[in-house]
Amino acid sequence: MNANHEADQGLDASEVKAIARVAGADLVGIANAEVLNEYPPDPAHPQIPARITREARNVIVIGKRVPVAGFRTKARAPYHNMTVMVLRRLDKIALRISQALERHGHFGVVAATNSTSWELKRGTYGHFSLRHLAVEAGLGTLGLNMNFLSPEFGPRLYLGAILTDLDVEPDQPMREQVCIGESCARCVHGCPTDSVRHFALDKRACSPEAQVAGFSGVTSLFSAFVKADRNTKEDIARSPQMLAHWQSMMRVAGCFACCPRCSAVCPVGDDYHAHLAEISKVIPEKTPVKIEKAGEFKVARKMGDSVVGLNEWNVRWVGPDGYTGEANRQQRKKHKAEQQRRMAAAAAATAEQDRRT
Ligand code: B12
Ligand code: SF4
Ligand code: SF4
Repeated sequence: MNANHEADQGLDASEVKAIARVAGADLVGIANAEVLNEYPPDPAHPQIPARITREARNVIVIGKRVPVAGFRTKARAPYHNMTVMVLRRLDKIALRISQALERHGHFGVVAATNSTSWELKRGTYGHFSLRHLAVEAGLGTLGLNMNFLSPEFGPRLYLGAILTDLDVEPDQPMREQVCIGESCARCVHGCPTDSVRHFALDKRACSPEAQVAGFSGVTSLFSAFVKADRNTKEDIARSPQMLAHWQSMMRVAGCFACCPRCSAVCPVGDDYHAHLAEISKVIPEKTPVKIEKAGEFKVARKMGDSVVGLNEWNVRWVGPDGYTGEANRQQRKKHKAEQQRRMAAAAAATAEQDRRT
């Protein structure tokens, strides 16, 4: 990098991760850029580091969880608001990591968390697929509904990434599937638009619910406007859709993260067990048709039928060894031990205070 910068002061992987955690990341992992260049999620539209810079050696992937409050209601606004705050925070964390890398003589290019690139499948893909990056960085695997699941927080987290020329030991992807899979299928049952496929997603069906004032909503509004007569133009200008568009420009309201359902009902993660299990027991959106669909997925998996989401290329990110439950069991144990340690520390602090008074 720039010769004016300090020489590399020997940052290793654990030090980079410590920087990310101090900056506020809940999860952090490192993916090797060479491997990412070799395994683009969709080879027809490669979302790879080499598109941005060939100098990148690694990608630091960070995750920030969304507070559970966002998932305790079916109203869109609370989940959306919390997500916007989390995304802003992710940007700040990524900037701090980039600045720290620079102090050590390296660059840190921060990837956009939610925008897409027109050159990549006509603006439907991001500069990177952050979910796939998170898998490559060893943080978890993709779920039945295509959400990225970590053993700690299930799908209830957002992701960011920083490309760097820092040459440190990368993490390895998990081989075990974190998602419980076809026998769970709670995301299939909870999806209001029935968009969940077999380790795939009907994006067209999901989009209007996930982003009510997204790009296609705005383009439909403006094409209707240009085709309309004078009176209809007036009506459109004062319509609820125009208000939604105005709010999306002012506060990104409705641009993304409007539907919490497939994330809220997913039983993976310590946050689910602590705060969501009770209120999510019954899924009101569950129908006999959805139950049947999930049953068909189960049979297809058992029979080894050809499933695109699980083909030789895609299974890398789902977890090639399938579901054993071990990763989730280990996480539950770790979480319980940490809770006990905290309770013991709090009890010791209270006892010490009592002794002094
Ligand atoms: C575009 C986009 C969307 C689109 C499309 C979603 C999608 N699955 O791609 C829409 C608007 C629908 C959407 C919705 C949501 N999104 Co979004 N979205 C993105 C964005 C900006 C780009 C995604 C991308 O580049 N995908 C790339 C392609 C390659 O991925 P893919 O299509 O899943 O690829 C696989 C499959 O398509 C399959 N496949 C390939 N070919 C074929 C062919 C067939 C026939 C089949 C069946 C399958 C198949 O294999 C591919 C490789 O494994 C990212 C940010 C980012 N830069 O990553 C956020 C991102 C993925 N979204 C995110 C979130 C949280 C959501 C929502 C939960 C928001 C909400 N509640 O409203 C929903 C969840 C919907 C869901 N179940 O996936 C988070 C994910 C966090 C997480 N824990 O997973 C991200 C990473 C944003 C962030 N910064 O954290 N999103
Ligand atoms: S975000 Fe909502 S509409 Fe989209 S897949 Fe998840 S539950 Fe279904
Ligand atoms: S709800 Fe169940 S099937 Fe869906 S992603 Fe979560 S663990 Fe997997």
